[in-house]
Amino acid sequence: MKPDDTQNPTDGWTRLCEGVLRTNFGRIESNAVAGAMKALSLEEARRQEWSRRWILRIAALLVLGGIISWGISTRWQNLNLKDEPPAPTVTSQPVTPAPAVAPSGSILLEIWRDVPGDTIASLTNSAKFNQTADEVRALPSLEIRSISAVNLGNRIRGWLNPEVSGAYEFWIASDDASEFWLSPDADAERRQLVARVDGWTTERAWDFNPSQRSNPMLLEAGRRYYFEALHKQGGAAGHLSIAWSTAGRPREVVDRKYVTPFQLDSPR
Ligand SMILES: [Ca+2]
Repeated sequence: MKPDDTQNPTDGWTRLCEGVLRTNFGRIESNAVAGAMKALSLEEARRQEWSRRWILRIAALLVLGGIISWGISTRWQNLNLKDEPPAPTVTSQPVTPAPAVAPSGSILLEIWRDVPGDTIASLTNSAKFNQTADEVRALPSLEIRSISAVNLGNRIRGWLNPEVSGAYEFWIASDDASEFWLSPDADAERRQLVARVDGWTTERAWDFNPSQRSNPMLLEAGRRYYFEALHKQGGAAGHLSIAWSTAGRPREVVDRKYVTPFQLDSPR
């Protein structure tokens, strides 16, 4: 049962004191609560700061790990690229198919000097003939005109490219001796002696001796035929000419436009 304040005057003082005390206690309690709240807030702030720092550290580690991984990957790719052959260069130029027959050009003349004699045998039996020629020249046709030097041996090699198909005849004229060899195809090993000069002739004197004229030989346009001319100049005047003709075409010295020139590194 609650005491009645009006019945006991001391009870008011007591209640006042109790109120003050209660109030102080309330303040004290309030301050304690506030302190506790403040402590809790600091603790929470510390926890949040701690969390924030760790999040930043983890994020930094992830970024660093990504950078390192990217660097290693790039380095590996570069190492692999170094081992690979370079990429082919792509151009926009049109592709031209390789010609079936090499283009005609200057005719190769090989010259051996200081080889005495005026017969072909004096050249082919010479030790020098198995060696590299002393000199090479380019001819515009199968012809050497007005040689003033002495003791020379000459050889002309190449492939004939007939413009039209038909039976061809060949003539040879020279001072001194000469031989003209022709293959039924591009193989040098199948060449045959088809015309020759045993002594000498004047320039382009085609009909001085029957041996200067070949039998008719069937040649096809678009095919190549190996030929070889040998010539020996002893003394005095010197020259060499080789002509051909086919049906409907006059006899003429063979022009370089019908010749695929022999290259010194070509297979025989
Ligand atoms: Ca001569």
